[in-house]
Amino acid sequence: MTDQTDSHRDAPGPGAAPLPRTAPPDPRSPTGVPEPSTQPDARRQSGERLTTAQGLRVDDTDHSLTAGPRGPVLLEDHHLREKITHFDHERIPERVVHARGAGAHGTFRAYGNAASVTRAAFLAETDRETDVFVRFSTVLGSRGSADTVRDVRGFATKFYTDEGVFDLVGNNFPVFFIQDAVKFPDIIHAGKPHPDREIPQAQSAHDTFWDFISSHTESTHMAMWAMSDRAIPRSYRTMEGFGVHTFRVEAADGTTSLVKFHWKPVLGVHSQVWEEAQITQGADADFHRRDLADAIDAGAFPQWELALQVMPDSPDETFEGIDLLDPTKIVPEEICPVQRVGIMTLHANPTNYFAETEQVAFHVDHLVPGIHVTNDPLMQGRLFSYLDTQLTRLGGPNFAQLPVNRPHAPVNDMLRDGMHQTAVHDGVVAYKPNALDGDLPAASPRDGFVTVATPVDGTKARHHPVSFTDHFSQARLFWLSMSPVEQAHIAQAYTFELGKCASVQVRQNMLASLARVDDELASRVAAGLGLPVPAGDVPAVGEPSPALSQVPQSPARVDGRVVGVLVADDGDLAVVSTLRSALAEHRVVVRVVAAHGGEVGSGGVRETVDRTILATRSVEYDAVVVADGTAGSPLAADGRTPVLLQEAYRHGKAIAVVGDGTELLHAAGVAAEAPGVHVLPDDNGLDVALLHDLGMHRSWERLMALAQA
Ligand code: HDE
Repeated sequence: MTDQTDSHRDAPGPGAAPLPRTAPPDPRSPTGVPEPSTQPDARRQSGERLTTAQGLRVDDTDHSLTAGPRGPVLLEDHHLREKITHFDHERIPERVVHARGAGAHGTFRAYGNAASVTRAAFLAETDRETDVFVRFSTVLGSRGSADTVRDVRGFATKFYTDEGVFDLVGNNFPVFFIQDAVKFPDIIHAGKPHPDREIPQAQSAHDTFWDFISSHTESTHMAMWAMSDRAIPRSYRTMEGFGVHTFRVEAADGTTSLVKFHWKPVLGVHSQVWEEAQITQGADADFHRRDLADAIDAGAFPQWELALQVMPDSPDETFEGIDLLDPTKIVPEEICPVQRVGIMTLHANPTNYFAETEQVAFHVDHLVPGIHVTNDPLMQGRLFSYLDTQLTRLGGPNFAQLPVNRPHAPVNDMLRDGMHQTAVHDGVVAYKPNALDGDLPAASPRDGFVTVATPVDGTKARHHPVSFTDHFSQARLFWLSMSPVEQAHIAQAYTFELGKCASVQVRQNMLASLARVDDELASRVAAGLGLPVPAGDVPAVGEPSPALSQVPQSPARVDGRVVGVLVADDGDLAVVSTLRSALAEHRVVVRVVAAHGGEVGSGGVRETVDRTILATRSVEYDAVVVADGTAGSPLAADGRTPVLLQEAYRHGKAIAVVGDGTELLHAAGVAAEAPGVHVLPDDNGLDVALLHDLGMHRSWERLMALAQA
């Protein structure tokens, strides 16, 4: 037998082209100062030669050291042992909540108008730009779970300000399930999979979740949001964000106000419908992650305006009868306007998921001068939790030295040593006061973080504040503020979720809660479950808040939306290029769907196929076009084609058929005269119709008709 030990040296040698990389973030040292880089790309770790962790050049990384060509592997193989040992320890504990996420780098630019309420320089100075890193997430699922589950989304932003890091660790709902942090382990235990079989994954549709919600009526309002379309966003780019808690801000002259933070997406608020979200979980579990990265790569940079609701810092911390320390309450935009104070643009994808998105460590207590916490008991508990959780997740107290967590302000903390210390601190003085170093570093009593002096007085007890006892009025306000089609979706969502509960007792308990929100809601869900409608007194509420509905009044921007064009080899392919050029300025993506891969067309007009009908599903498209010439084609004969059209129809998406494309419409049983269905003789006006429908996001009229059917 031939000894082939030396015959497979096929790894690329020095000089091989480096992989394309996105722009690196500003490199900082563990103490926050800019680091001179010795390489053209500071994050390019591969270099020219493969080495061990000790810097020793490796001769061969594909073959273990063996005694003879087919002999036993030797313990002496230091490279094998190092490589495998490191691999064995590659995973760190996933986040106990919000494990599944996606992140991006960007910039925040202040409009300057917030100067009247806060001295935080990154908000107060006109046109001041601050680097940010944002991580979006789901709450319940584990790290590998699907993106489009029904859940609240995390929306956490790290601002690397010149005054230190400020983290706004929010969600895409403005309220929370509980009023007191002490219940957080309970709600999360109830929402996570059942401990016996560890199912269901990333779902709230099970007994323990609804047992908790029906037993803690303070959750009723947030549960309404979770059953609404807000819990199944179309994209991270089309979600609102909320700081949830009330914060206290302080202006340069010392005056204080109470504020709520909002993120307003420039693309408007859009969601999937539930069946679509479910199909997407299987068809593309990375749907939101991919959408975010693709949009950034394509230059369709997602943007949100940061906005503030500003309320007086009154002694009772109450506004128009709403207890501002109760995190289950909103302040309707109609009674306190949302003022836009800056804009965030996400323009760079992470280079390495683990280094950035996994290792980023947010903390509600990362504050800067001018922004302060309040006594909201949910917020107070979070002040403890986020620091504590990083110790386990990131292995010690030096996680702020990880590149993504490093402040862009100089760090001089006198914290020393500890696991994973990467700074080499010089000097011998790490204490205050001192004589050896002139008592430096000095404290900053004027321009440092000075806690706003607020009075504290009270009896030490586990209190039940009376102002926290109204659990139904805002749930009802939310319901009454929804359009009929959104109400229909909410009723269906409750029916779906409770229908998955095995316990009749849990279903009845939840119906009893719903009866205290709205009779019609309770009776629709009860009818769906086949249970009697319980009686319940509904609270009196003020005017509905139209700002809570997400049905647009006029077409919104459509950046990054996807139009699928179904074509046949001998059909009209010009429609593809016509649409591409008409929609390019709106950053709409046009994808060609055909019966086979490769190219379609003949002669001069040819198009590359983006998806075969076998490998695609309706959920990948916001609108579907059937080109002329598809009748009688292999695409028409494929059973998946009518399913794609039927799903697009059921999900309220724009459908346009050109020429004999009508045959596919008929084959799918889709009514040509239905709202949002366009039957056109040629492609004249096709782009205008699509832009309108994409901007309205769905045919709401069609969805309403389907909900009533
Ligand atoms: Fe969190 N939460 N949370 N949370 N939360 C975490 O911190 C916690 C709450 C939120 O992308 C954990 O680093 C408690 C409200 C987001 O890395 C943990 C309570 C809001 C993220 C934790 C709450 C949030 C987290 C897990 C009740 C919206 C993901 C990993 C008092 C305003 C951040 C981690 C990221 C993550 C605790 C309630 C938002 C365990 C105790 C309310 C967006 O510390």
